[in-house]
Amino acid sequence: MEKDKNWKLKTKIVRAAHYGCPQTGSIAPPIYQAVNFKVDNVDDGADRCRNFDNGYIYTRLGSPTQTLLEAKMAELENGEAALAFTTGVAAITATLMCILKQGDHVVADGTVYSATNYFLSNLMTDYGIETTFVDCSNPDNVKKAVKENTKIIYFETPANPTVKLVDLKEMAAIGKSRGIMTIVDSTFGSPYLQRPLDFGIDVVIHSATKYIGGHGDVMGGIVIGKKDLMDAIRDKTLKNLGGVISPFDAWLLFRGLKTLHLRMQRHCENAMEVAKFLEGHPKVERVFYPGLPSHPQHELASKQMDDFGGMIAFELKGGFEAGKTLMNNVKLCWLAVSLGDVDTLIQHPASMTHVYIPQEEKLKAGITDGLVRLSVGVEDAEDLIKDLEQALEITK
Ligand code: LCS
Repeated sequence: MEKDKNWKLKTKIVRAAHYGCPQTGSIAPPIYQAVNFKVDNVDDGADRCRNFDNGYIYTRLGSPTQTLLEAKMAELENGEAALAFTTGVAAITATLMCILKQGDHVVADGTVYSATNYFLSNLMTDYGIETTFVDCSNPDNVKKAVKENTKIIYFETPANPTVKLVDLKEMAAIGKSRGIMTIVDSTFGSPYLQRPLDFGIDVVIHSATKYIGGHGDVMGGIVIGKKDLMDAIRDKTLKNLGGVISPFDAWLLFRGLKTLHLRMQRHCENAMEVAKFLEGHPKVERVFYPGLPSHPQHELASKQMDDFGGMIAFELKGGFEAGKTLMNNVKLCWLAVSLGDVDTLIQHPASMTHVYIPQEEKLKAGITDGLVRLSVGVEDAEDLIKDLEQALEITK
């Protein structure tokens, strides 16, 4: 079996990158659980050390199972090449550290995953790299924040945890007209819902821990973009900081990916039903779900996403206390961080995932004390609604 360039996305999700093991014919790919690869002679060893394209040598530089995952993700995102890391955070930090140098400036959205915020606002500053945080959902804010030394525009869409959207086409245009690289964390979308490179974005990042794996049993991070940039990241910050994915984790993610479309379809269907239920509930103040016409960027979502995803944020009329009661009383939803699992997960960003961010910044990013984040799983929507209903009953 060989790849057909006309395959549609769902066929690529199932079939891309592995066309049967050449030695055994196994349809599931083998796991190369190996650290070392023998070289033919000293010159061959030197060539492989110098350039990864000359062959495997040591798994910290890359392994065959990792290559499979990278090839599949590059195909799904319509990118030239990809790199796989041990976590999403490893992918983000290695990418930024490869591109940025002392004296550079970043424009980043104020609503990003807390570790990304921490990295830019506390760690990179130690190395002379400054970040201006703005609301990228208004492109004028980005244009105003750009400086002479701006190297990167960085954002998430949909953003964690408020499910705010950023216009991919607009950001790409701003970047291209000023020679600034655009990087999007597309974790909430997954390649099933949006393919940012098609809009002109330079680099796409995923926490593969979420929808790519899908089962809450493996961590990983993926970066997709131009081959020369991926080569530079491998050579500089993957190899030398060491956040490479293990062969087994790469294999688990490759397996998880095969059902991405099936899981995402159900995540989207369920989230739409749950969002409608929440929006009609008297104890709910506001629901943020891109699929609802009430979402301020519903129109943009319809333009740049194929469906609206599994992530919902909502605020209760009773604020923090009501949120706490709700979360302490759900029975089917797990009270847990992370997202994108087949199981429904509920959490409170202000006190859990985004606890490290100063209150003022949290409020600027829309992370109020009463905001609840729901990662809708693939259970029966009726059961999920029943669970939320009984827990809302108890809240004041
Ligand atoms: N990007 C986004 C949008 C995320 O939501 C996360 C993790 C990361 C990057 C980092 O990926 P990791 O290193 O964990 O694979 N988000 C989490 C969350 O909302 N709760 O727990 C983790």
